[in-house]
Amino acid sequence: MATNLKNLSDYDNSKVPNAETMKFGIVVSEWNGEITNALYQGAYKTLIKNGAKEKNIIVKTVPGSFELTSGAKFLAEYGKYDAVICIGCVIKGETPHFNYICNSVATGITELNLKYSVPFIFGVLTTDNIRQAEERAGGRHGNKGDEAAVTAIKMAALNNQMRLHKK
Ligand code: DLZ
Repeated sequence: MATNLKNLSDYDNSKVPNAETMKFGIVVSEWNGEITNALYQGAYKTLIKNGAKEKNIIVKTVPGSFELTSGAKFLAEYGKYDAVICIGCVIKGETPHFNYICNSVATGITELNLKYSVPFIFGVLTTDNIRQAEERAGGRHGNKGDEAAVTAIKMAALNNQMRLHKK
């Protein structure tokens, strides 16, 4: 049944499927590295906490959020994953660069989701400033990396469940 979740960082552990047999790819952007590292740590710990094995979590870095789409695509094409988590942080600057990167990564990840039967998770912060990013990378608004990991497990479980129903 649906629940009224507003902040996935407050997820109910008992409602998260067990990830013991699942394999995850994580792509992390190096840009705004302190933030993306905190998001990554959150995602990794959450996967482990929910049963995932260290050996089944593969991590790759890319230079910036713009490259998350191709990094995630490489993982999907050269490996077998139950879900791929894309982690980045785009912070508004003085030029329209922010809009181009955000649009591109959101569209790119959406297209990967439509192309492959693998869930690609949008673990990308898009904030006005560094303070907002810190608040969402282990600060007062939780850690969006944790949320990306919970989403990855739930979508992987759904995909695996649907595969069993395949006609
Ligand atoms: C160039 C750029 C800028 C200005 N800002 C960010 C950002 O806030 N977050 C991020 O992840 N990446 C940024 N980048 C780098 C681009 O994502 C990309 O790596 C470069 O444009 C090279 O393709």
